[in-house]
Amino acid sequence: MFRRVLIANRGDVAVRVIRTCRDLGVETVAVYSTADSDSLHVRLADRAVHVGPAPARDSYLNVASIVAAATTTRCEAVHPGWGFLAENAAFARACEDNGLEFVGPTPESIELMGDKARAKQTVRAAGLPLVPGSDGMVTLAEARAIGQEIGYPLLLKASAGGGGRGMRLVAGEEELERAYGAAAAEAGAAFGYDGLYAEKALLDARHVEIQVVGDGNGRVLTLGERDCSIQRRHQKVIEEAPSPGVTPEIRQAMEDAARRACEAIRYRGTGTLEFLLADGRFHFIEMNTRLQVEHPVTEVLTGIDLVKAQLRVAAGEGLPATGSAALQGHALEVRLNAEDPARDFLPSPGVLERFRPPLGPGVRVDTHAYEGYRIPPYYDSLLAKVIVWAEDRPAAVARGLRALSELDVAGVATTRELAMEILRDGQFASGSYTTSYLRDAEARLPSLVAAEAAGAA
Ligand code: MV4
Repeated sequence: MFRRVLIANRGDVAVRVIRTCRDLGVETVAVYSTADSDSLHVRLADRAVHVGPAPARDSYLNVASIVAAATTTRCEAVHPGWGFLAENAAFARACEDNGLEFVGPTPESIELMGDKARAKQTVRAAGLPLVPGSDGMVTLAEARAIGQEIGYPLLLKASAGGGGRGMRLVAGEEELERAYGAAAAEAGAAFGYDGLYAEKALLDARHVEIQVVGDGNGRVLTLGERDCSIQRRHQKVIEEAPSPGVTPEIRQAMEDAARRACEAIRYRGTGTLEFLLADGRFHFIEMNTRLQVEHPVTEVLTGIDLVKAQLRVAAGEGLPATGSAALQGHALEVRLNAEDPARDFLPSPGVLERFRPPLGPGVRVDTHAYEGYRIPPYYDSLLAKVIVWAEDRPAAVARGLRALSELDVAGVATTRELAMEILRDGQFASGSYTTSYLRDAEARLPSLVAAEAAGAA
């Protein structure tokens, strides 16, 4: 195992990674911006290096500064967390070039899967089913031909995108030209690359992702799925596993598909294959080559520490197991964001006057927050994740409500109420929801009614 690891991140993921390093006896070096000098990750690490001013591009995205922090403190490896540089092939390469193990996939895998159109061609060759659509990127004329062939609604997606950025829904051919221009412009501005591909829009599907870990030599462990259908503006609100829509047969077929894709590219590290599931059939949409925010859901169902698995694979010590991990019970994750539903979910930075996270059986809270912490305005608004585990789904939902009612937070607005409204909602309780759930539930969830009123104002 490594002796010393630099954590190239902040917030809950930096804290999460430091904790496993501690468990393993690995020394940690944190990096921080000027805005984060009072952050928990700085306190918990063995050492901390200031890497720049508050704006992320000058600190957490500053490759030269972070590599220098790692080499001058004589770290052996760099854990990128998620977001920031986690899926940046040039950063992974800069680590390698400076004798640092990148705790993640090879730069080639990051590049391949970061090009969403190329990723689809690659997994199709490995036998995975895709959503009907274009084979690679399309011009406007080619998109029009695809529309005539497979029909509307279509989705235009940015090949350099992912997570819904640079995506446009097109209801009919008359909207195509405008949508194409808007999606290309948005993609160009966000990613510096404006290539688009087209897919049939599956509007009543579940968004189900398979967790994998590969050792880089073709051995793969799959760890079941997470249902991430409940999203607001492409931000996940609640995740759960097992998915209420996945049978043991579908799970095995999805895990087999994910394994084939990872074997084909000799994938190293943790990864997630995203699928849309409709009418009992699943279709690959994209792969994320990082540890995900919602990974604790999988950890509590399998008993496997995914950060430990990442470090082991990066250190050449092999996978915790191969095949398909056994899953036990049911898990839910609620994201608590420092955002104000009454102001259309505007971020609400400020001082956390009170913060008492829930405790007790089956409850885990991943957070960098503490009472008195000043939430800076520069980064994302995720404040804490409340993960609950129970023997079955109804017990997990009840436990989620118990945990959220115990949570005592004051000083900043949060999304706690929205999460409780969803957990109390009959449609959510039935388990039969798709990616259109939050839009359809808007009229009956008070937090979303408030957001709607604020949005209109
Ligand atoms: C889709 C889709 C329907 N059809 N692709 C959104 C984020 C990105 N990772 C993939 N996403 C989707 N891709 C096709 N061809 C539906 C989603 C989607 C979604 C769309 C609207 C509102 C909420 C959503 C939640 C999850 C996935």
